[in-house]
Amino acid sequence: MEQLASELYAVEALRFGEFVLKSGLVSPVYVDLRVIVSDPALLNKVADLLFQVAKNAALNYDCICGVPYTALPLATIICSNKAIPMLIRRKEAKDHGTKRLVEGTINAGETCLIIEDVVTSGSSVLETAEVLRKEGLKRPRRESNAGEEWHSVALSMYLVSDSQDPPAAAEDYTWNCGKRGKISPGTPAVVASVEKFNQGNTAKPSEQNGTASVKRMCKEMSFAARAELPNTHPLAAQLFRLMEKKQTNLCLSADVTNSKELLQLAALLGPSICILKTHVDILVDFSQEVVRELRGLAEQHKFLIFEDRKFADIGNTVKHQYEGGIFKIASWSDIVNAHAVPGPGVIKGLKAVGHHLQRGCLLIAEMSSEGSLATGDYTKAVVKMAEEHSDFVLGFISGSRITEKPEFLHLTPGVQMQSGGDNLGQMYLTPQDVIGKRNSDIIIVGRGILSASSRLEEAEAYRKVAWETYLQRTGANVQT
Ligand code: S5P
Repeated sequence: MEQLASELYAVEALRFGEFVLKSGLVSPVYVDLRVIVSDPALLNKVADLLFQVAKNAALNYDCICGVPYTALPLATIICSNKAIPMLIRRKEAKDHGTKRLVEGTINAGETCLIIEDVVTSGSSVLETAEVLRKEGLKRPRRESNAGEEWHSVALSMYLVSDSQDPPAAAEDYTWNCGKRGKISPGTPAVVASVEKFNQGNTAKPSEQNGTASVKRMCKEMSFAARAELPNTHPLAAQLFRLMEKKQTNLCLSADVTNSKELLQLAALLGPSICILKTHVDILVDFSQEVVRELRGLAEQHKFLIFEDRKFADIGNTVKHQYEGGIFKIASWSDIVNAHAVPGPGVIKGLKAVGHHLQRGCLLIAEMSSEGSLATGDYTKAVVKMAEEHSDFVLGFISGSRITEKPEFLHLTPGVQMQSGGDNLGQMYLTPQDVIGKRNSDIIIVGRGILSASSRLEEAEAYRKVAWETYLQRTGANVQT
């Protein structure tokens, strides 16, 4: 191991210094295996080591999945040398043709070992595991305990670790860079910094429940990556993509009372927002013509429309409220929301109307108003209900991230540049708090923008701060 580490150091696949990882962590050590393709002997050694690690861990598996690019040659060498069938996981589905996410022959029910080159938060391993699971493949099993399901593993940690422990579950991986002083430059300062980093960022399954790492993974995932997840609702995927394209996670709450102003707002702020939220029942002059024009603006400026109707009745009633009446909400609003208080019937009623129109629904899991009863066990029950109806529920209205499932959206209202409140119980948080600390996805802003002298300038200020906070959170603007 020591010899291999020295060789990696010699070709700069292992470096010491100060490196900002995708997660935002600053690491004193950095592994970049891309360079080893130019050194066939070293490539073979690393491949062999990875194979041995799985063997030492007594993992049983039927096939191996390599993830382009860096891990792919390593997986290929192992599969070729050991005559193990291989699968390749595409990072993105092809836009045309077969749209396969995994290439190779998939035999559902078989176990598959994932080979990754470098793991920090484990998010890409988890993404791959999710794709494979969707294809019917299972995690490798350990010989010692045939009944135990073992997470798909990535093996890179063994390149920077002398640990003899079996690979941990992917969720539990963080950097483990112990004893690096052995390979050099070996100065006491380097050793100390690596050891310090190691102590702060190493997690063993026994010391940490998986959730904490998954939490990190979820908040670090880009909207673009979340769009590609197999369980992401098509409407949520469309929204994630347009957010990345327009660089906005701002939803405008267009709480105005006449149609002309609503349309003017949509035309003016359309380019700055990802969603325009309406309360059409406060318009004094609602007509179908207005929503027809609004749809035109939504298509022109690429935003979604969200009628904030807050359905809260039995399934049969909400079905009529959603489809008919004066408003015919389902015919023009991409997204609606509902209280979970009536039970799952409310979702079923809405879905009966909206599903075939490719609409989606947000469940109100928490509220921004003082004294709200939507807290604690109620919020947990809402999450469960969403999980059980994820073919129609896109996510939540909530004050913070309430589930680690990255396919679900979190939209947070009660946002202004300064925290505080109004005199009717509304409570405000700042965009930085909502996106950066509470790990929500989208800020919903009404009066913070509507009462500004320049609505456009103010909307742009909200867009920028929310987007930059998202970039910082995901580490998208730093070296990976
Ligand atoms: O808990 C909530 C849920 C919603 S949808 N708190 C809220 O304020 N909202 C809506 O967000 C509310 O109906 C209003 O349309 C908007 C907040 O407006 P603002 O002017 O206070 O930003």
